[in-house]
Amino acid sequence: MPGARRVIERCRELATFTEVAGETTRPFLCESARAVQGLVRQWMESAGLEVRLDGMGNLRGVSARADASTTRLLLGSHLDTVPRAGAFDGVLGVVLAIEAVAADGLPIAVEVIGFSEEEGVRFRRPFLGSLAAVGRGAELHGLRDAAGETVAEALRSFGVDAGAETGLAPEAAAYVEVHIEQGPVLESLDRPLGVVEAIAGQSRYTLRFVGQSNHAGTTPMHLRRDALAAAAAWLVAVEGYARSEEGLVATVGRVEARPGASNIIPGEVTATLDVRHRDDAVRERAGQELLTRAQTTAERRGVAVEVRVELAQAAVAMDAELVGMLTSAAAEATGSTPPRMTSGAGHDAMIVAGRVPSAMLFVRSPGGLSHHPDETVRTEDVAAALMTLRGVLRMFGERSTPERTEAAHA
Ligand code: HGY
Ligand code: MN
Ligand code: MN
Repeated sequence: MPGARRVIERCRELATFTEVAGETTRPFLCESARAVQGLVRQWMESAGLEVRLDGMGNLRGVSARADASTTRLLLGSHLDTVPRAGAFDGVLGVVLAIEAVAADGLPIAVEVIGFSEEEGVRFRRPFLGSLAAVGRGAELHGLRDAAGETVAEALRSFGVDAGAETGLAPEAAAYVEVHIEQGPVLESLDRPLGVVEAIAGQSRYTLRFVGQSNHAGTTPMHLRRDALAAAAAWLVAVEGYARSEEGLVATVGRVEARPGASNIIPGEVTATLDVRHRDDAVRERAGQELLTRAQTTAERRGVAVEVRVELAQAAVAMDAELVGMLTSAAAEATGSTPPRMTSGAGHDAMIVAGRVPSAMLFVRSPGGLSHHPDETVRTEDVAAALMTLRGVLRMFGERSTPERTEAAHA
């Protein structure tokens, strides 16, 4: 399994490029992202791909065969990370795709895309790279990060030519993304690979609880407007509500209390809310209910709540035919039919699917761990994923897809 070992070594090498020493933290267009782009560019070029940076900072590696006459298979995932990330979320899909296409005699034209931003950490809006690739970049340029810098300014200072072609080639026929499962299902089934049928929708909000800072020693309890007490009571309600609804997950991932001194009653709290479910109606209802509970919990303490909707992303079904191809290729590679799964994590595939038929292959996450430094993969599972992806390339090479290309762009 030399290819699989090289993929894992490369992912671990990319994990050393970070904004914070001792962990892997690599948000959109940060300096360590530049170093990662340099290395991935080298690997793409030695795999025979022609490489360029598009107008949203996505790294685009196109095979020599790709031209308007041939259908093109898109492969890839994202290169940015969450704070204190593991070494495989996103990058595995890019590095493994490069390894798969590096083999001689590509049966079909391919384009490997290293999306510049999927996690939504810096600008609070996820999928910036893939949204731009499907033609929605213009709506993103005005987004501001915590320092007040816009996406457009960040692209400029990073040296990205914002005018560089970013859309998908008209001959793009399909998109296949390999990604770690980031959950416990494949390990519980003792299976190396899974095929994603659908990706759960997700809603993301930022809430601002506004009370009254005051002296911690002189302000009686009944005269307080404690923003953190209100947010904390709400947080417990979020957990209780999510536990009561099958398949619903709701997370308050960040809470910041200000002014933040031990002898001052917190007058202001910023909190995030992430709500997900495979059924959009359940997710939307849950989001509304949890925002209502924030208001009532706060009102009881004389605290006001402001809400900003950061994302309302509907659930997305993967392309049935591609799911079938991935299932057969994985069955051939592993000797058993892979389970079909719904992804609780969001992925670029849910954005690209709006433009071309898309599907995903999941690789087992030992310990079910992700968005954590101990995130890992098994070499034999990566080898199986590599064999599966090469099988999909072969299948595409054996069939012509012109009729589907028109259909895909209808
Ligand atoms: O948060 C997610 O769903 C993914 O890791 N971007
Ligand atoms: Mn992630
Ligand atoms: Mn990811």
